[in-house]
Parts: sequence; C-alpha cells; structure tokens
Amino acid sequence: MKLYRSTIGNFVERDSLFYRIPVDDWDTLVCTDRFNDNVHDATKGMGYTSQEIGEVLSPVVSQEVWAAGVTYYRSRNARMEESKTAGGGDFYDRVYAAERPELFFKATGRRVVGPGGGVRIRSDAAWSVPEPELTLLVNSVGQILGYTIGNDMSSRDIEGENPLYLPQAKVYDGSCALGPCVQLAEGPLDYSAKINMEITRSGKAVFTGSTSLAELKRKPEQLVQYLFRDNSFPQGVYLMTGTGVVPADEFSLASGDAIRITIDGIGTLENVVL
Ligand code: DO4
Ligand code: MG
Repeated sequence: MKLYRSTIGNFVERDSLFYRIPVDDWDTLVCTDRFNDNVHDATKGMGYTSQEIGEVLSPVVSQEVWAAGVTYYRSRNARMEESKTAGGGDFYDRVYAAERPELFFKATGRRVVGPGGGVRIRSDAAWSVPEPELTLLVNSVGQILGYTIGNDMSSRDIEGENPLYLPQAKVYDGSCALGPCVQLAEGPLDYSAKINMEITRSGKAVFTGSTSLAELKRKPEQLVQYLFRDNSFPQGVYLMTGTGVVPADEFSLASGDAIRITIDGIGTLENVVL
C-alpha cells in the first residue's frame, strides 16, 4: 500500500483505489502510535480514483530530512575524483569502509519540492547534479514506516573544493525533492529493486543511469540506528540512503532540464530544474 499527501487530505492507495485517512494533519498521522490502525481502517471506507484526490504534495511537513553519503562504491569514486585537488584522495575511501556512516542534515520541509515541482541549482555553483536515492520515512521511535523517492540535489564543485563546504553544497532552497508517495514497509525491503534516473534537455535524453539496492553498502536499519544516536525526531524524520548513480564528470544540470527518478515498487518522481 502507498501513502499520499494531497491538497485535500491524506490517502492510502490499494489496488489503484485511494482511501481517505480520517487524520488530516500529516504530522499527526505520521507520529501517532495508531498509524497502522488508521491506515488499515481507512481501506474499509469509500475508494476514490486518482483524479479525485486533488494535487499530490511532497509527503513532508515538519519532518527533518537527513541523508547518508558514500554508501555506494560509485559515490565513493565520484567523491574521490571531485576532491582530489583538495586532498580528498582518502577520506571518502575511509568513510566508505568505516563502521560509522556519513550522515548529514539535508533539508527542512520548507526546502523540499514535491512531484512536478521545480528543484534548484545554486547560483554560485558551476557543477550540479541530481542524486536519486531510496529515502526512508522513520517514525519518532525509529521504526521505518515506509519508503519514498528522494533527489539529493548537489553542487559537486563546492563539495569538491573543500569537504567543510558540504552543507553549502547540499542545503539550500529547492535542494531536495521527495515523493510522489510513501510505499508502506509491509515486508522485507526488496534488494533487487532498481533505481533509474533519466535527465532530458529540450526533449532529448542527456543522461540515463541506474543502480540496484543490492549495491547499497549499508542496511537501512543500521543507518537509522546511527541517526537516532543522541538525536530525537518527535515528528518523525526522512533519511536519504545515498546515491549509486552519478553522471559522468562532464555533465552538469541546466535550467529547464527534466529529471525522472523511478524506484521499482514505489513509482516515479519527476521534477524540472528552475
Ligand atoms: O559526501 C558527500 C555526499 C555524498 C552523497 O550525498 C551521496 O553519496 O549520496
Ligand atoms: Mg546524496
């Protein structure tokens, strides 16, 4: 089942029908210990079609968004390459192999763009890319409620110049997209699921790439466990699990580009670059 936040309320989708959850406030829905009951009870009500549920919004209100980095071999290599003149030759290698993961703050709900919305590249960046990432919705007691699609927009020149610039490379208005829905964690995660990304410019594909969750080096539960060490999230939290898809070094996003990220079992998140 999939959870949607829309302009007219919160819905759960089952077998292509959408059921209204009688808890209109997203934060309350995510935080209550009646989450599962509320979702399952909703499916006993009337089913609506996708045209009847209003405009789908990003599934975030007060949740912070955090991210893990260098969780795929491809990301380790890309980071080492972009930071080689800054002496980055070995700290990305070390974090890839270390027990403690790289975790960083990514966005507040206000900075998150929903499906169909415009993501941004920084005005002072010259080398920008989207990062397609499986993203976990975690409740206040550290349970993974479900999975969504995330785009961790990143300025590679800024993070490559100096690792201490990471927050500037990662956190700015329109730097994150989430959606279109949350696939509820009803069973074990399917590690064979593929993550695909396509970028089109003036209607032509300028990048296509993919990875699989089998390439993710760390278990989502382990990332959550580290995130919750000495940190509390009363409204729940999103955790992006890192990218395994990085365009070739010559590629940089441009205004007008369309980004399509698909994760098997969840759906497709589409955004344009403003
Ligand atoms: O260490 C820099 C960030 C890496 C990242 O965002 C990723 O691997 O997805
Ligand atoms: Mg990332």
